[in-house]
Amino acid sequence: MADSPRSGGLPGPSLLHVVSLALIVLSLFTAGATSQQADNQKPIGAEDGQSARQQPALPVLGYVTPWNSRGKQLVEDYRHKFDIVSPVWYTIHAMGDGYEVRGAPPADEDAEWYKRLQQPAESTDGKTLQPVKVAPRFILDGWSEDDYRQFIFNETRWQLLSDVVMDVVQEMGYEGIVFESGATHALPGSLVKLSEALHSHSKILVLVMQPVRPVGDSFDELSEKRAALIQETNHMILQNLPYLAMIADYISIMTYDMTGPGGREISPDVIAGEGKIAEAVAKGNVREPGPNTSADWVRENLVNFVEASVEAGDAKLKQDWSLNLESQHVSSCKFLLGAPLYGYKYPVVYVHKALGRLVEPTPVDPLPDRPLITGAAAPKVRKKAPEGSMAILRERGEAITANEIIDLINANKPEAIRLEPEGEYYFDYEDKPGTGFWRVFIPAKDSLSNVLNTIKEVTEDDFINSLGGAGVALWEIGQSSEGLLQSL
Ligand SMILES: *[C@@H]1O[C@H](CO)[C@@H](O)[C@H](O)[C@H]1NC(C)=O
Ligand SMILES: CC(=O)N[C@H]1CO[C@H](CO)[C@@H](O)[C@@H]1O
Repeated sequence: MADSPRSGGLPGPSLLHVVSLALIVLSLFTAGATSQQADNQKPIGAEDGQSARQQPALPVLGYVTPWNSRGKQLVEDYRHKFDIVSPVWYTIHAMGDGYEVRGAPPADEDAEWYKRLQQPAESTDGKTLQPVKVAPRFILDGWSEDDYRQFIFNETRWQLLSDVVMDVVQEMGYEGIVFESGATHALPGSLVKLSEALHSHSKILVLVMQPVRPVGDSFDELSEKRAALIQETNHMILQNLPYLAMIADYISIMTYDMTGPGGREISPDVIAGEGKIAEAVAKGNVREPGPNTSADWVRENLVNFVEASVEAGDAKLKQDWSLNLESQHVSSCKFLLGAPLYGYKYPVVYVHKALGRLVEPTPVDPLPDRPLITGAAAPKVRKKAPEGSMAILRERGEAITANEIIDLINANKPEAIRLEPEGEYYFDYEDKPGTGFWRVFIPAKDSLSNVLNTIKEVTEDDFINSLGGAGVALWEIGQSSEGLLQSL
């Protein structure tokens, strides 16, 4: 049994259980794998594509990017699982005295696709499927600090930005937009014009926000400083939320990158010994790979955002920002908690926790039917993390799609390990002998269900429900497998 990648004091091996390769391939990816072979056929059948939603009350927003274009077909096959679809098509640039929107549906077929979504459709068993709202993402691209300053302090510019966006929305007939920028938390006043313009045409405004992060333990001076910085960032993110909640219909919180490409910190008492590695750990220079989502983190974000959004009274808000808005926008505001549909792969080495030095991975018992072939055609010797070790990062990790994960599983036949309580899986593999090991975290049905259940649990609280509840934002459909979408 391999070791948990989580740090000390966390669940021991008894809370992990190793699942066989066959099981993981079957339960997570069967649907995705078969649809790869039958790319041109419609893969939906009554019990998968059209199965009812697990949580019908939770609104679902799905992002679709041009660089994983299979997302378009997946959205159509599972369209009843979505309320809002956001194609990632537009950028907003600061140009001299004004603003310019760039982008468009990449091809005619993309334009036809979104127009089909906006119409009711019929399912294969004759049921009517509701239209899906199409709200493309518009992101402020390449904005300098000065561009933000000019925008924030100049009312003429609020109108200019609103106008260029509205031109596109009206011309293309979208149902609204998803607005993203590096500093949306600082823009509540500046987005009022845009919000008013959208709402006066019955369009929706979704704002993308950074998540708040756990402050972590302060075990020394350095970690105290880091904790203070995180706290400050969290405060900054949340401070204008009452105003933002007022101008937006939904707030899409980016709770998909919990661990992210840089991995996460290790607390110094996890690794013993006095060598260079222990020293580096003590300085906070060693990081470990980790799962992408945890239901606890999602819960913390939802509660924090809801609490922050009601801190000031309605009347005071309007007065502060001279907002001339209907208060219904406050009560209809819903938080969409981000959930990842991609995995992460991290280049790793193994450190022995008691000895504090690097150790080599150990071979897994060979498969019984392994043929005796040597040379390039020889099957790979599977290796795993040695007993008593933990994986640490060699370099930054990268996001990886469900199809890439299926290919890795087929090529490497790894042993997958389930993480509790996240419900996520991971496995280790080496591409070619001597090139170094990777650890791959897989988003699974269970991890998505955990997130949905958490949101439902929190929103069943009357207080939060009175604020309009919450839903989920999926980044992004093209990286997903059908298995994941079925579990929605
Ligand atoms: C505000 O922005 C407009 C449009 O770019 C510009 O013409 C005007 O000079 C700006 N006003 C101030 C005070 O900077
Ligand atoms: C279950 C859980 O939340 N585990 C950890 C996930 O990672 C975050 C931050 O990286 C930790 O704070 C959690 O304890």
